[in-house]
Amino acid sequence: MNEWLARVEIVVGDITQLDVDAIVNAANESLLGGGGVDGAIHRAAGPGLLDHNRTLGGCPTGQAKITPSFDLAERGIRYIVHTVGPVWGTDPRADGTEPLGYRLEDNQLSRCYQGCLELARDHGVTSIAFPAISTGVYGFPKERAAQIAVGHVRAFLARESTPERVIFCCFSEADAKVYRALVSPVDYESPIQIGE
Ligand code: AR6
Repeated sequence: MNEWLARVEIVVGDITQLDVDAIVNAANESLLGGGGVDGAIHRAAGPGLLDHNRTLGGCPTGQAKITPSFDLAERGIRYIVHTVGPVWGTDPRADGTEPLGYRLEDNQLSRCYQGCLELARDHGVTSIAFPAISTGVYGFPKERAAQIAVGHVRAFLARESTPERVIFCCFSEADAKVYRALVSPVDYESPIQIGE
């Protein structure tokens, strides 16, 4: 019942330093670099990544594109999966009371995780590390984003054997704590309380 837990890991650190097959980049629609994790990945991958991405024609919010890892190949990383998370606050109909899953941004963030996992599966990626997409400059509430991230990864791993391993790469211990609360056997082994 909790087999997925054995395939998930939470780490604190710089995503470009991890020993994984693929890393996910929280990019913008241009795919031409920026700050945050995007800046760190472009610096580590070198100018070949920017040259390559100029040929891609950008990427719409909620979608993902896979590229080689350029200089990161020396560290054993084979692919970079670029995805464009939503900017929190762009749903024109939202008033702030929407439960999880009912905002445009929830849907777009879900599609980011789904798209990255599908690309990873289709390229035979064995292990993939995700940053906390949209929770920096793009302002998505951290806990809500983590619920979407963990929920999607869990559902995907339940039906797919590739990737074998998914790493949530947090940039601070505080962020990791949010993920740990969700990636816990206790949470999912508790009986569901109906009527509360
Ligand atoms: N390794 C892992 N996580 C990191 C790293 C790193 N090296 N650096 C930052 N984070 P953000 P967004 C965390 O702002 O909100 C860029 O300019 C960070 O603490 O990088 O999706 C793009 O070009 C946070 O938890 O991405 C876009 O314009 C998470 O990564 C825009 O920012 C995401 O923060 C995208 O904004």
